[in-house]
Amino acid sequence: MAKNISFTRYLVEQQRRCQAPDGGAGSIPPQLRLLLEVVARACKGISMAVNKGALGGENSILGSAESENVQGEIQKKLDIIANEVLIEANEWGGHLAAMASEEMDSIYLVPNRYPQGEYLLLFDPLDGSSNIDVNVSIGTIFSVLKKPEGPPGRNGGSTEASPVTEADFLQPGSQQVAAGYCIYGPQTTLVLTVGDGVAMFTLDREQGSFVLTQENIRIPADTKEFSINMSNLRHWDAPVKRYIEECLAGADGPRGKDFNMRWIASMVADVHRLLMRGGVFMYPWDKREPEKAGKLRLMYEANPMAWLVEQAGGAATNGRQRILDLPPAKLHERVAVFLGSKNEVERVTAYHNTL
Ligand code: AHM
Ligand code: MG
Repeated sequence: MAKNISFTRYLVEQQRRCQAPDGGAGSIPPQLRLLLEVVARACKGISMAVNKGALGGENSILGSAESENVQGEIQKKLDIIANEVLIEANEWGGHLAAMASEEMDSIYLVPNRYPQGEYLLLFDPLDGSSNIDVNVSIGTIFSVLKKPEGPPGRNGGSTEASPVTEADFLQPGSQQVAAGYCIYGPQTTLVLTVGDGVAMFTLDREQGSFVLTQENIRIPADTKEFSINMSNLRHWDAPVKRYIEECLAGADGPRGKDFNMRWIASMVADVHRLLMRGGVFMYPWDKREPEKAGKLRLMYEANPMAWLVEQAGGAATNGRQRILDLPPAKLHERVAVFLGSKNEVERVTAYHNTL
């Protein structure tokens, strides 16, 4: 790997490698490149805010904003700041038609004063909110879709484009054209796929830019590490209990090996770990709120992470089906999540489909 490849240079060279200006796995047309560069710039801004923590007196980014999001969750100040940073960075560039966020009830249309592009951006601006105030890794997760074809619009077309609606966003994860996350931990690291493997970029604060630090990330098919909130054990369904009990039985049990457990309670951090060294991450359905399919959101948490994991050779299901095949019914839909090392995800999925 050549030294000091910036995020921009990676995107340009990736597009050249693909030789497919407007399609095909790994292709990065100019509008998409601009979009990804803007997202990376916004993540840099969020990283700076995260680093400030309690500094800034009354302007400290820590603590509650004393408001709720559409899902009834108390918003932290940083949830709102990160959401604003992403919107302000992305709305004017002409690459987007609309955005959707965990922190906004409905979709955000690019204002009329700006040109409209062909992409849709979805994000969880600040994942792992419960970890903000305790100085534990948090992150931003994003997913990019193409706006479904319609009449030409403000970019020079003769008729106005039909306005983007929530229905335009409701595409299965297999339709994503880019997905990734930025983790704000000991290092700030951006992880990206455009459908041609997974690449990782570390923020070089002296240069002020993301630098390519790993390509072709691969998740081993087997693992001895699982990641789940064990305090919910009594609420789980039989297949999840069976899988975890077998892991806990260790070398003397049916698995014949000892397992380790990690739970950071920031999906970005737990997924980052399994991309680096393997593992299986689970947030299953449970009986606490039986009407909800799971805790995590399909469109801006599960789909981007599922695609990254698949692109790294892993697997991702809701316990029964591949996450990327699920047709979303609404923007803030929730889903059960099992993802990571292929053989473990296939095992826990088989337990669901046979019990
Ligand atoms: P958030 O997007 O509001 O932060 O919620 C999602 C987070 C995930 O990052 C993490 O895996 C999970 O919630 C932790 O939940 P719990 O506290 O129930 O273990
Ligand atoms: Mg989240």
